[in-house]
Amino acid sequence: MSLFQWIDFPLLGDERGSLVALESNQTVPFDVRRVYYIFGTQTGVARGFHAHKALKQVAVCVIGKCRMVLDNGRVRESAWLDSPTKGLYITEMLWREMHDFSPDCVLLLLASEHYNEADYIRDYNTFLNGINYELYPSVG
Ligand code: T46
Repeated sequence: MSLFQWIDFPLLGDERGSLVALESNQTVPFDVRRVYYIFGTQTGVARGFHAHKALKQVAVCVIGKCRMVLDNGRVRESAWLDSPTKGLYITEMLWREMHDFSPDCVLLLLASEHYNEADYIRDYNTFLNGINYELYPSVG
């Protein structure tokens, strides 16, 4: 099974243009407690490089595009976020990196929790140890 879980948002368009509505526990599979967006990313800059212990998020590129890398410690996959009608559901304990931002990229994130630096795992080896501990708790 792919690490990339896509959500197709209903397009509520008419002759005036397009509209997408995002709602907790409906289009987005959790209670949304925080919304933030990433924009103005400089050419050649990559972001992320961390995992979250508990946070779940949905990422949607509302303008432009960027390439998301997800890694569960065993498999590493990459896909473009380039559509305002497609959300990427990112569950906990997935290493994520964002690369190749277009200059106009606006990446919107809907998050299941308030901001909490203690939920971040910013070291890849610590992330791998956490995955292994989840799989084999008696060994850790
Ligand atoms: C994620 C990816 C997709 C806050 O104060 N509040 C917030 O809600 C967020 C998200 C960040 N910050 C502060 C923490 C840092 O001083 O903003 C600064 C930049 O955050 P960070 O370096 O973590 O940004 P990214 O782009 O590497 O990662 C972000 C999210 O932090 C992360 O949860 O999954 O986007």
